[in-house]
Amino acid sequence: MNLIPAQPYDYELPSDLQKVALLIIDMQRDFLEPGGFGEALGNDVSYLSAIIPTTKRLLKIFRELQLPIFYTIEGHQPNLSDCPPSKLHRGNSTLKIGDAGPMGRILVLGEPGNAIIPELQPIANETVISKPGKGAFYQTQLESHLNKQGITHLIITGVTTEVCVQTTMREANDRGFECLLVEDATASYFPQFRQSTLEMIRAQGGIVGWTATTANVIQALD
Ligand code: C5J
Repeated sequence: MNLIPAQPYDYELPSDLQKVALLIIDMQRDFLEPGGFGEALGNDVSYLSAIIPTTKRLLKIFRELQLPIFYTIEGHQPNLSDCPPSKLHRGNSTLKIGDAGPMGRILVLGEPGNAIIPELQPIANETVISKPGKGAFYQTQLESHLNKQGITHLIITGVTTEVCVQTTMREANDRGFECLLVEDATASYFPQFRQSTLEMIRAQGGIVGWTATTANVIQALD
């Protein structure tokens, strides 16, 4: 039995590792790069870029073992037809979804800022899911991809911990996936929100799932 030392207790990997997928959430230039939308809103993007090395290490081992890898991008069609008015108008920022930002139109698919950062560029046979919401299961093909490939276990990384990552993990948990969030491969502009999310996920015997470090995940897979 292959176990990842985790909280609140060890996470059991299936004997067939092809059932385990790496899910990298919203590592987009506009959220992570200096000069992007996230920084334009006054956020310190270094909190987010700090997880690039750990995410790269996880990507490397999943690629070496030829295990399934999925990425998500939060973005909308250029005509914003998939963006509900509530999302479009929320907030008091001068820059809204669809407006021209420092790296193209904000949260619009295909714009430079909407791309995954160069350090984590997907390669052949890796699946990129674009999503209009915070959760990766809402109005996407993610669930059918996972089911078709027989995936039962998700190793989850990305940004931001308390928004798209947590929403996705809760959606996945409700659908029966065994989810582990990698503690040092997820980040928020608000470090205290990241910490609270980790704690609430693994509370009550792992009510949403497990958390573990990158090193422990890699050691168990190696
Ligand atoms: C993500 C957001 N990816 N915070 N989006 O968390 O709007």
